[in-house]
Amino acid sequence: MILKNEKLADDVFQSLRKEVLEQWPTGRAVDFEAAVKYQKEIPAAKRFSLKLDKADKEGATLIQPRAGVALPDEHIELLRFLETEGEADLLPSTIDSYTRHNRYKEAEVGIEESRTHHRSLLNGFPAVNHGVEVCRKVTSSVKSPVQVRHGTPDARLLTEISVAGGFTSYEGGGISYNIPYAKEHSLEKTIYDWQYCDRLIGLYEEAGVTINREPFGPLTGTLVPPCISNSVAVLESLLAAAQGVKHLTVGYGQCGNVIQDVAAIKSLRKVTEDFLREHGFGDVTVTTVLHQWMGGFPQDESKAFGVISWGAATAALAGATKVIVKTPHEAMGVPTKEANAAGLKATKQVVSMLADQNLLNLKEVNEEARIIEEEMRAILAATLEIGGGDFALGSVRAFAAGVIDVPFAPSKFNAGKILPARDMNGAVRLLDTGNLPFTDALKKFHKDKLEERGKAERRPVSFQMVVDDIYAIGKGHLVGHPQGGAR
Ligand code: 8ZB
Repeated sequence: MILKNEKLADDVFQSLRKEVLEQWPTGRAVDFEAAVKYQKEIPAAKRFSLKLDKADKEGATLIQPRAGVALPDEHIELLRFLETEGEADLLPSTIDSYTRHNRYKEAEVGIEESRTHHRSLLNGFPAVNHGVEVCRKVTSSVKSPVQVRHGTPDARLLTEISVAGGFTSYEGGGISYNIPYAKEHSLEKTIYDWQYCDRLIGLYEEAGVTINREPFGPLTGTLVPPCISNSVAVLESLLAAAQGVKHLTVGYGQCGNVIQDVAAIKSLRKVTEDFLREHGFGDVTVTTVLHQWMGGFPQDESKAFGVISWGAATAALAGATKVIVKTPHEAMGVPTKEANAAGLKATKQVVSMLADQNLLNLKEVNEEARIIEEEMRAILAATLEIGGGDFALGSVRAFAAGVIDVPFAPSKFNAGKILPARDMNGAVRLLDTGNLPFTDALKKFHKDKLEERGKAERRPVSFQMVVDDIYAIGKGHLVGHPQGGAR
């Protein structure tokens, strides 16, 4: 197999498909023609892409939770609760960890045990084991559009069952569901497997069915500099578009400094649109998502609401098309439905209050967006070059060379050479730029920002700052100053 950012040939796709649908008995129930017919009968109000387009036109920010339990009836009850009690605009079905690892036998045991013990013993909804008909029951039992959210390196069978099952949006990508989630999976293989997923969605598009696709923006969720996650989002957009995907939502995980966060969403959207247009995909629609703080949360529920609300404010001020919502149980584990609804309602209140404000044209935002854009363009140009003009091959080689580098990633296919830390304003900067293809001026910008902090804290710029920053929000601060609090 030679990886190329080109549409998979029909014969290649169809022969792979035979194998994929044999991976678990429920695969045999997938019938593409019948699924297209089923998808076309889904009411417009329940199509993910249409609801996003409408929000985007109105400048509104939609709210969406994460949620998933083992059994279908309980899962439906949970989703109904989140849309009625929690006022969610968009719904998820978060997939359990066994399914994410293609361990369907263990998922089956989890389903059985959940029935016996009358509570969910899986951390999500095992869509593959339940199969197409049960997925249709789930997606048709609620009023809002539903998306599959997961973290699966090889998601081919899950994609087949999900789309045939009536889901109208699908999260993930060959980079973003590998590097932060896996250790041993080669990037070459996961990008190839995700070309299959995107090609499948391309086939639905060609049959007249729009399925929204969302690369996973936050990556490791821990001090990820915007230029890194944004570059991965652009690459995954180009990879998806090459397979025929037409509707994309690019994402970003809140860092905490509002200027940097608004600038990140602004540059994410702009550079994604520019690259799609420049590479022949000008007909692809782009919307954005901001993920509320993905790092460590305070244990205290009221403090957690503070973090949640700041994420909600940031999403609104950045003009994100939707926001993925955290819950007051974040520090504890999978939330109850009540805690999940509580996070949604806090978010709805803030997003609605800020509906008529944004910071997109603030001078400081434009300055920061210019820097992120320059960094992204350096990374993306170097990726294309190292790939000999191909973004798929380029992605594999760029990760191997550290041209793209995700902090704190478990994957051995990631260089792990860069080190992020916050500057005096809490913006994420780099104290080690590793092998990122930055100009000397960009390197100096990062260095100066961190030296300013070192001076104020009367300590050298070092790894200790990184550690302090990772734990800061859990302890009630954004920047991990040695004595806590502000300088
Ligand atoms: C990468 C995403 C991690 C976030 C939440 C975690 C964390 C995972 C479920 C869930 C509600 C689930 N998450 N699984 N939230 N129900 N089944 O995803 O808590 O915030």
